[in-house]
Amino acid sequence: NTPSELHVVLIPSAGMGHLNPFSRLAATLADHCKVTMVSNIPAVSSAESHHLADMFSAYPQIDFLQFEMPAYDSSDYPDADPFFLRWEMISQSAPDILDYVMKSSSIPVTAFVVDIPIAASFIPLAKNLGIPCYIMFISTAAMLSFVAYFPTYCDTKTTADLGDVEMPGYRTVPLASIPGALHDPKNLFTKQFAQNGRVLLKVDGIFVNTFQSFEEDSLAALRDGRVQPGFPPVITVGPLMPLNIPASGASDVFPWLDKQPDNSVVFVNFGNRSAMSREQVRELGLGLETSGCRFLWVVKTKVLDSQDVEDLGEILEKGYLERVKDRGIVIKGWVEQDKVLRHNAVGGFLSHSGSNSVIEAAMYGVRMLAWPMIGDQRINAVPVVKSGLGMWPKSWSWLGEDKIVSGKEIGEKVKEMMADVTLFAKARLIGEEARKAAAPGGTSYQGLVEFVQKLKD
Ligand code: BUP
Repeated sequence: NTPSELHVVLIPSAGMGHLNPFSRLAATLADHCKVTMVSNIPAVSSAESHHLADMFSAYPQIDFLQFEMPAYDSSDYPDADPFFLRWEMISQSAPDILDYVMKSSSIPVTAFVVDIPIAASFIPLAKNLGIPCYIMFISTAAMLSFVAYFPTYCDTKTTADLGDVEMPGYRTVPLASIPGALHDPKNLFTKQFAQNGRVLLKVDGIFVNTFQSFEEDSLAALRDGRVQPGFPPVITVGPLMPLNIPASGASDVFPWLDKQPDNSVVFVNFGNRSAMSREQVRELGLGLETSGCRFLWVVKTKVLDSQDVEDLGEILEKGYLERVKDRGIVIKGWVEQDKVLRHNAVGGFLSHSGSNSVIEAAMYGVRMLAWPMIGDQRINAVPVVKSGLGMWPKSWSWLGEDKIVSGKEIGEKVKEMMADVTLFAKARLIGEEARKAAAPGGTSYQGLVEFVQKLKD
């Protein structure tokens, strides 16, 4: 194969946490070969629709295939998270997606790169056609090891209930850190999770948006077979570089950031899918106020952005915005997180530790205060602490738990993080390592070069 004949097709599922790393990988690979990205329409969130539209026009070198989602009867799961539902729909549509890609491709497909929610349904079909299949694992290597080991845990556990998951020779994931949905055997997510974990062993390689020095221990356990014997190659590709697309979202935050002293602002954002209760939002507000620090806070109270229509004035305590206006800025909706994190004024990140947020903080060397909310986030918080990038108060509750973290406690921790010079220096060092890994000659850069080389051979 010559580079011009290589054709890699990427199939993300849903959620900005999935779409962002897939888009970044697509843009990076497009320097080396022909790339097609499949998108499932209509998108679940407005953020995804905007992102896709911006990407279509900014990256003409990438082919975009739009696959229209069929109607889906969700009556068996009336309360399901809309993203879990979409993952299930995509998974059920795998034969049609494959058929559609094969019919629409003007040049043969050299390899597929798919998202974990559709792995079990898509990969065996594509492999039957003799096409190599890779996974772009959108979370940390720590989470990858959990997904990879979970089927073994299920096969060997002696009680119906879920317990701590002990991965011999590597690490124990305590029950409290296991994604909430997995605690319920009937949850849609649980059904998908173990099936997708099993298929990992059958793929040709797994890309992870992390870098060698950040997750040395998990990467070693995956690669030397401690997690699963015969595990496929794990290719670190992080930190993946942000897209070059026009500015979007709240723009007034940047002139404000420009006026703040270097490293003085705490950026507070909990990702696209973590909707906080109003009571917790108010305590968080109090915490930021009493911390005495400058802050930029993105407030979110609904899982779906299109439903997050309530006014800030209604969500926050009366008079709050007026009280904090000299040193805090509060917004709703989308802000370019990547641009905020790389701004000189930002010196700390209070985050849900979504995997992309973690890797973005690492890339810009911004120290973190991790407050995991759902899903893989407690597992992601482990490398945050282990690497020295940030701190994680483990007793802080997750969404759905009947416990509110008080403003006083939040304020003290924010203050502690912002005063911690060791953490600051370590985070800066991690940022240097991250950028080195992604630059020519670095471990992550090399991972992609080797992938393309393998396709050529
Ligand atoms: Br919110 C938000 N701006 O305002 P995670 C997010 N992002 O750029 P999540 C913005 O979305 P899942 C905003 O930079 C990151 O790349 C952010 O991914 C970007 O968390 C991405 O951090 C968010 O993995 O994703 O949204 O909870 O749960 O789907 O993995």
